[in-house]
Amino acid sequence: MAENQKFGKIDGGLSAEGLHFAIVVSRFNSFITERLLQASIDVLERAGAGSKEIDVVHVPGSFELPLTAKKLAAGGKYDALIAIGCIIRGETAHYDYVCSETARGLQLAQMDTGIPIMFCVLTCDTLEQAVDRAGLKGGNKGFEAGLGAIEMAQLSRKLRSAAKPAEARKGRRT
Ligand code: INI
Repeated sequence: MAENQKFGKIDGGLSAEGLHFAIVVSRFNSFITERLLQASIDVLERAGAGSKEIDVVHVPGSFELPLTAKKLAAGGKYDALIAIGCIIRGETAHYDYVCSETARGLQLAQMDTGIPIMFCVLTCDTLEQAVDRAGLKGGNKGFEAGLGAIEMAQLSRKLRSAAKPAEARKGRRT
């Protein structure tokens, strides 16, 4: 047996059929975030998710993403979430607070609920950098987040099943 065949291999596929997603989107810098949103929806639908399986929730700014994401994730309806925002550096330290609290809050939300939350929050020095990541030179980060959401949703389902004892997986009582 080859060395890499010794262990069970568990990874998430890229079919979104039968999976439920929520996308939380910041209205701040909506010129960018709406482009990220369209790319996320595009990849989820092309991978087989029905439009009824994708809910979109708007919030004022990136700082509001974590609380809303946590409420959605805790509801038990969704297999994965995507949090979309765009934070552009200004003249003051506001940028640093919004960036760090948004990242920290989203990580806490996924750790607390066990539901994967994709971090699709651009943190840029300039508007040009943001535009590049929303469909220009740097591709579209919304598309990447959509793919990540599908993979993590599938992986989470498989891990839940793989972590059960063999008898339980067969549906038998002991
Ligand atoms: N929110 C953003 O999503 N991006 C920004 O660039 C930004 N800037 O620069 O201030 C921003 N601020 C608003 C913040 O997210 C909250 O909505 C606001 O502070 C109210 O809580």
